[in-house]
Amino acid sequence: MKIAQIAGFLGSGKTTFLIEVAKELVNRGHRIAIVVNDVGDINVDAKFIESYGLKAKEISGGCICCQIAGSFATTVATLYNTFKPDIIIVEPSGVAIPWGLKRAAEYSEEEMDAKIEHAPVVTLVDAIRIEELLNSVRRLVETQIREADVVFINKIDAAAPDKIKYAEEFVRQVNPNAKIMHGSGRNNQGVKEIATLIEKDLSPRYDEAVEKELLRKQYVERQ
Ligand SMILES: Nc1nc2c(ncn2[C@@H]2O[C@H](COP(=O)(O)OP(=O)(O)OP(=O)(O)O)[C@@H](O)[C@H]2O)c(=O)[nH]1
Ligand SMILES: [Mg+2]
Repeated sequence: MKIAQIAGFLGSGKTTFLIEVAKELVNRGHRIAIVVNDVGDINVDAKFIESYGLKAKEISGGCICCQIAGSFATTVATLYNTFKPDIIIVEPSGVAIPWGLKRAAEYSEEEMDAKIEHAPVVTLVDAIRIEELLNSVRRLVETQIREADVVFINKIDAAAPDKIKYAEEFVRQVNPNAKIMHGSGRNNQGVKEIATLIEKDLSPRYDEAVEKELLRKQYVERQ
């Protein structure tokens, strides 16, 4: 069973984008479930998603990549045991770390008779707010970009061309290996391409040595 995470800081457009990707994958014949991690007070996203006829689970009370990794793993296993999706699309909280979420997803193997595979990690970057994000939460945004396989520069329907270019240059510098794409969840731009990557491609399993190396690059070399 594949886990596909759509990461990105708060408000980067994850829910909007993920619904479109899920609908596309359902149309292609996949059995899709969605897990949304809400850390705030207003937990309306899962209900919103179910209004589209998709199977959705909401987890609140902390971040599923660390604080409540155990309840995330149980939710994944329960979905497998009851609904048997072939892909679970996960919306981590806006502060989650992609590699932590991979590890948490793999914990679910203890509770079910299936192996976890990871779809490419997609991190959304809000092209409208890129500058203010880098001024306020730069480290976190960098980590989410560094640990992505695909960085999707989102909201290009409304962002000025110079902001899109700035976002792209920043992403290229932080993660030269990432595939960089542009689009808009609102206009369904880039959704089919991401659905195909989720369908066809794989990202490595959690490896503590790789995670340590990613963190070392970020926190030691750049001091
Ligand atoms: N212009 C534009 N706005 C968008 C797009 N996608 C989302 N938005 C807007 O951005 C805001 C946040 O969108 P969400 O989809 O809720 O983002 P999110 O990342 O799930 O937000 P959190 O779950 O709160 O972290 C909303 O006001 C959306 O209408 C887009 O492609 N273009
Ligand atoms: Mg959301």
